[in-house]
Amino acid sequence: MILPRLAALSVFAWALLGAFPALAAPPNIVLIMADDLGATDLGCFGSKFYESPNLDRLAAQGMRFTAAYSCGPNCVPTRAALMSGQYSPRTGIFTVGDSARGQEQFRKLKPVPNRTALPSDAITMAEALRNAGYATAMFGKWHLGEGQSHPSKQGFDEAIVSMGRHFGFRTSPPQPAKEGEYLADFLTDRAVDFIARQKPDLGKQRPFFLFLSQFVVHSPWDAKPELVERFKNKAASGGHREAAYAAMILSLDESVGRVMAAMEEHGLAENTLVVFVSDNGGVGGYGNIGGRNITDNAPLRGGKGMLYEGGIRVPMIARWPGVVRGGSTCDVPVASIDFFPTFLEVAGRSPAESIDGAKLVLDGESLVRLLRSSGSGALKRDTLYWHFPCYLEANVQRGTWRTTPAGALRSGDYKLIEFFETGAVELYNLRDDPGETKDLSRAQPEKTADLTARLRGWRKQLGAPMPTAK
Ligand SMILES: [Ca+2]
Repeated sequence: MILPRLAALSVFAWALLGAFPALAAPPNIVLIMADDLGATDLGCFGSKFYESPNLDRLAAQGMRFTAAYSCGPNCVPTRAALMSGQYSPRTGIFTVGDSARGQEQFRKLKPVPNRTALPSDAITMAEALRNAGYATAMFGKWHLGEGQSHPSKQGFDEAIVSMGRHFGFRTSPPQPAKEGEYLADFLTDRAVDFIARQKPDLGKQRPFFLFLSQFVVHSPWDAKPELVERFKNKAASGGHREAAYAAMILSLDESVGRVMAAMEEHGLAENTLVVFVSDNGGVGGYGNIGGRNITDNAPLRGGKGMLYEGGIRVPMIARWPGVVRGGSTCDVPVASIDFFPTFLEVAGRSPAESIDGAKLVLDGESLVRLLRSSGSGALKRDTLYWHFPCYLEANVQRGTWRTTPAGALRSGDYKLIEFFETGAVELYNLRDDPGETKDLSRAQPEKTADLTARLRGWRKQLGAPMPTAK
């Protein structure tokens, strides 16, 4: 009898697809990045003042990462690590622009020169995904160079880079924009247009990778006036109190809502991994060292530009229907370098492969096993590293810094920070002390020596350049 046999075959085929998902159509990948959004700046990450209904829904449908880190305390090193899958000593991109910010008289060391563009021969995640058959597009802040380093030369089939302010922005290549248009809306329009062109009924079989890189909530803190009104009379909650900043978060949230609505409309929301993340910590937590505290990362210490948790801990959400359980939470430390190997695995490819004849060198680890296990799984890696051989000024008059040259690692519950000017180290147990208030380096000398040796060993292994005597 033919019919039962076909039915049996069909069941067998579906069982196979279930057991080996790589045989199914590879999922689309949508990466939405916020700029300078702090670890507690969303409703689903604890804010009682800011509003983020669409991101809260994304978290309810997916997984919240409570120990997600940016590989740098500011924009460019994080983006370089994200795109290349490599730590900063490999890319040579340690900070934004000049590594010697602030007045010379207050610097004890000569910082390491900084590279400001990702070289065209670096292999990006977009090149790897395009190599795997993906259509690729990026819209928004790039910050990794122009010319041969423009995203259109780094693996993206379509790329519109935005620069300047939230109102009156510029793009590369130049694009027409409406009078008074808000950049977050402009970029969302481009993303929604791209998604509409990926509709399955248009006969396109290729999966796609979309990188929507928003400039909100970075300074200047210019928001849409009608959204600012909403927060003007709202009661502050802790250090969350600025109406314009809250309105910018709402614009970011609306962008995510519109992207998800477009995915639903075109039947693409099911077989798609959506990841939302920020590129560094929030601008706040500086106390009185100078610089404006537009937000607050409490209970975390410090903010953008520091290797304390407030500078490098970021909100992160992953939604992947049928794989990630809705409303789940993952406490395993993850970082910017993990996105490349994660997306590679999602695309059914191996980190061992070559792209355009060059072998991939990836420092991160795929997060797919965490996504599949509803956050209960573990990674093989147990340590994350940071290397920031640069100066970032905060209050030049007083000679205070957001950071002097420093390195850090996180291993299990422990976090160690080494300050290169003095060789001083600080040790914290983040489980007991998430606010890094109690330096344990004297109380736990063996742990301190062990982790310091590991940090130095890692730098040696990667040939990490160090600041030198003046
Ligand atoms: Ca940033």
